[in-house]
Amino acid sequence: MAEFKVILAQDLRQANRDQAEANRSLFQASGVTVVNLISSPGAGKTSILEATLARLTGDLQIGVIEGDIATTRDAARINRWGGPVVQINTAGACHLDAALVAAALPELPLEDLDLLFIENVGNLVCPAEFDLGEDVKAGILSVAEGSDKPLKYPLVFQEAGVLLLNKIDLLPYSDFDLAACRQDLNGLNPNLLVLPLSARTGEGLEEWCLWLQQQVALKKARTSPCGVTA
Ligand SMILES: Nc1nc2c(ncn2[C@@H]2O[C@H](COP(=O)(O)OP(=O)(O)OP(=O)(O)O)[C@@H](O)[C@H]2O)c(=O)[nH]1
Ligand SMILES: [Mg+2]
Repeated sequence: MAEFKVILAQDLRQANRDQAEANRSLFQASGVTVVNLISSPGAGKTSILEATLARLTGDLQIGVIEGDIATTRDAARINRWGGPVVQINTAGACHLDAALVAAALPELPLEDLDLLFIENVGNLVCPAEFDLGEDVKAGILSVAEGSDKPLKYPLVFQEAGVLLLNKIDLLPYSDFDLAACRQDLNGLNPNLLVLPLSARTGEGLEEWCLWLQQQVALKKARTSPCGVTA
């Protein structure tokens, strides 16, 4: 009888967790704060990144990993800011995993970075299931998608530390119910910080950038030899 090996999804999940811990150790050693951006396609991940880089370049050293199923379009957009950027093409996979991120890390000057953004593949479901070793998952929901989405796709909103509610410039033209959305988000994750903003008009970006600067300062305090250890 032929012998063959069976690989269970459970084993793959464990392998991802192990690799994510290895990534996390590397990020800890470098003192870099890592933010994993997750949203459905087109919610505005790259636009928010562009607006963030426009405000924080000069204050912080920022690197970007772009995850997409195909094309290098987002990396080309981010490359205009002149900082280090790596594009990962997943060749069909609907999310980044920790091994893909690990493969990109040698291309980045981690020791010199304060902040590393990972723009995940546009997908509101699968990316939330895969730890990449990040410090925080930033969920993005756009007004154009509708206020019912948190309850329909709960995991990303439960896993996120911060939720960017993008495209608020479109509120007057939509039936998005901001109060109901906030209530649903609070029910899913009472600790979730919700930041309404518009990458288009710039409204709310100051609060987001301030929050990022605080995360960087906290991480540096935790990882510096004189700081308090986590
Ligand atoms: N009105 C408005 N449009 C926005 C805003 N942010 C992004 N957009 C538009 O939304 C579209 C998608 O934006 P992207 O930044 O490419 O979205 P993404 O999430 O990176 O998309 P994928 O990487 O393909 O998943 C673009 O046409 C943007 O110009 C916003 O705040 N307001
Ligand atoms: Mg994008």
